[in-house]
Amino acid sequence: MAAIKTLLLIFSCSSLLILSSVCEAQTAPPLVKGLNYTFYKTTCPNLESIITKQLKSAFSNNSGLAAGLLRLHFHDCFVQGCDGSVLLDGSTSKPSEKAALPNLTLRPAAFAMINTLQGLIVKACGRVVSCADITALAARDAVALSGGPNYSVPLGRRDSATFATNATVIQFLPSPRFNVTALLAALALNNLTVNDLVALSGGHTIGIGHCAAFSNRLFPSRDPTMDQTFFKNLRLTCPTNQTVNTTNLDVRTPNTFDNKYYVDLVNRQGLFTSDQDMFVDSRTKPIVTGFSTNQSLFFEKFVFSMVKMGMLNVLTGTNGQIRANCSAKNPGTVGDGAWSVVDLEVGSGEGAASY
Ligand code: HEM
Ligand SMILES: *[C@@H]1O[C@H](CO)[C@@H](O)[C@H](O)[C@H]1NC(C)=O
Ligand SMILES: *[C@@H]1O[C@H](CO)[C@@H](O)[C@H](O)[C@H]1NC(C)=O
Ligand SMILES: *[C@@H]1O[C@H](CO)[C@@H](O)[C@H](O)[C@H]1NC(C)=O
Ligand SMILES: *[C@@H]1O[C@H](CO)[C@@H](O)[C@H](O)[C@H]1NC(C)=O
Ligand SMILES: *[C@@H]1O[C@H](CO)[C@@H](O)[C@H](O)[C@H]1NC(C)=O
Ligand SMILES: *[C@@H]1O[C@H](CO)[C@@H](O)[C@H](O)[C@H]1NC(C)=O
Ligand SMILES: *[C@@H]1O[C@H](CO)[C@@H](O)[C@H](O)[C@H]1NC(C)=O
Ligand SMILES: *[C@@H]1O[C@H](CO)[C@@H](O)[C@H](O)[C@H]1NC(C)=O
Ligand SMILES: *[C@@H]1O[C@H](CO)[C@@H](O)[C@H](O)[C@H]1NC(C)=O
Ligand SMILES: *[C@@H]1O[C@H](CO)[C@@H](O)[C@H](O)[C@H]1NC(C)=O
Ligand SMILES: CC(=O)N[C@H]1CO[C@H](CO)[C@@H](O)[C@@H]1O
Repeated sequence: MAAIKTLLLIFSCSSLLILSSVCEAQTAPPLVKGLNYTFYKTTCPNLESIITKQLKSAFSNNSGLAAGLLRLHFHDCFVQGCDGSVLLDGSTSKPSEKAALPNLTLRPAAFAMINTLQGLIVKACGRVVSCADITALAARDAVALSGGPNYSVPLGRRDSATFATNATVIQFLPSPRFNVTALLAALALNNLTVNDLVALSGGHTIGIGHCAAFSNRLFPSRDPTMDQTFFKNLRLTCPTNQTVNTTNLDVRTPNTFDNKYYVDLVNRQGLFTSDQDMFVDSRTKPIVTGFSTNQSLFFEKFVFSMVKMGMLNVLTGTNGQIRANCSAKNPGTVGDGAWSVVDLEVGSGEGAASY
């Protein structure tokens, strides 16, 4: 009898194993030319474990850092592609992407962590890994270490020597005041779809927002699509439309990567217009409902769209560079960044012309 039980157990375990390996198999969009999953296998075999180890300890001290890193990768990819351009410091004559309005709320600790990670990676492997790849892997671990899915990241991105203009940043990064129609138009500039919009917005299951990003829903009066009690609480956090304060994006589980963000939307407790309108618009509402009742479904679609987002307009092969310092283009290369006056003149025309 005992023997039979053991046999059954082994059988069901192995069938479970087979099932789970099938279930966990990543449904991923087709790889962009030049990227693959084993890019640093020989040149930096410990790359991913270095990043995971460092972030695990950093997140235990600063729970908001995960959100900061996730958003950094999003901002990098949406503007001019995932090329590390968001990381570049500007100069007084040429303000960087960081200086453009939507970037003003990117966390300084997230930029600092990318530089810390790069330092550790250079120490272990030399200068072989791009800042754009470090940012993509940090975003992946931010999700995984906050309770979300882990997934494989295509690697081989290279870094740009230029950053986008203010106007480009504002064109490509959607505003939190956008409705679904405006969001879809913004995402279409990057060939992203309605499914990508709803899945990627699930990034708002962690992190915070400033009053200014949702004051349009509180003043002069309550946005009718907002729950009354939620509204009253937000008015305590943001008593006037000039208050500088923050609140959690996901009112239920603010530091956990889960599907509760969609449960918030179903209960009319989304923070931004861009969040809540997805439960108003008939094109997105059924997707929101689906994610709110099935976390595995959300995770699966989120991973798919993140990998897709992570391949936007990447530089590969011999294009771009591997920066020695994630905050600055390499000395002597043409582009913008804080290094030389001659380069700055070349770069200021280039930024405007190419994008
Ligand atoms: C779809 C259009 C999107 C809009 C309009 C939007 C807008 C915003 C705004 C206004 C904030 C708050 C900034 C502040 O006030 O401090 C924010 C925060 C955040 N966003 Fe988005 N976002 C969008 C998409 C995304 C995507 C695709 C991701 C990642 C997958 C993402 C991840 C985050 C995270 C993690 C935070 C919290 C950052 C922190 O706590 O430091 N967002 N977003
Ligand atoms: C990944 O790309 C690198 C660089 O192009 C190449 O050396 C390596 O063979 C590729 N790996 C696979 C599995 O295609
Ligand atoms: C995610 O999986 C990769 C292997 O694919 C691993 O290197 C990494 O450490 C994992 N991240 C977390 C947070 O477990
Ligand atoms: C923990 O975070 C605080 C500020 O958030 C920082 O001053 C301190 O250095 C951090 N400690 C470690 C061990 O990272
Ligand atoms: C870019 O935007 C920032 C903040 O809005 C502003 O301080 C800066 O002057 C702008 N730069 C340009 C070139 O318009
Ligand atoms: C969405 O926003 C656009 C631009 O602000 C506006 O013209 C349009 O009427 C809005 N659509 C809906 C359905 O509210
Ligand atoms: C979007 O797709 C079009 C057509 O395939 C392509 O020309 C364009 O470069 C793509 N844009 C981005 C940002 O990937
Ligand atoms: C900021 O929000 C907190 C928490 O909601 C609240 O207690 C505090 O009064 C707010 N600060 C201001 C200046 O309104
Ligand atoms: C804040 O409210 C005042 C009075 O209602 C209005 O004049 C002003 O434009 C608002 N400011 C912002 C930034 O919305
Ligand atoms: C939830 O989504 C997963 C992944 O797509 C699917 O396999 C599963 O059947 C769904 N569960 C329910 C209850 O619909
Ligand atoms: C990296 O570049 C930034 C911007 O130019 C500079 O402020 C910083 O000191 C540099 N870091 C190192 C370690 O050289
Ligand atoms: C919060 C934050 O990171 N703000 C940055 C925005 O960009 C300027 C200019 O690069 C930086 O000085 C700020 O630190």
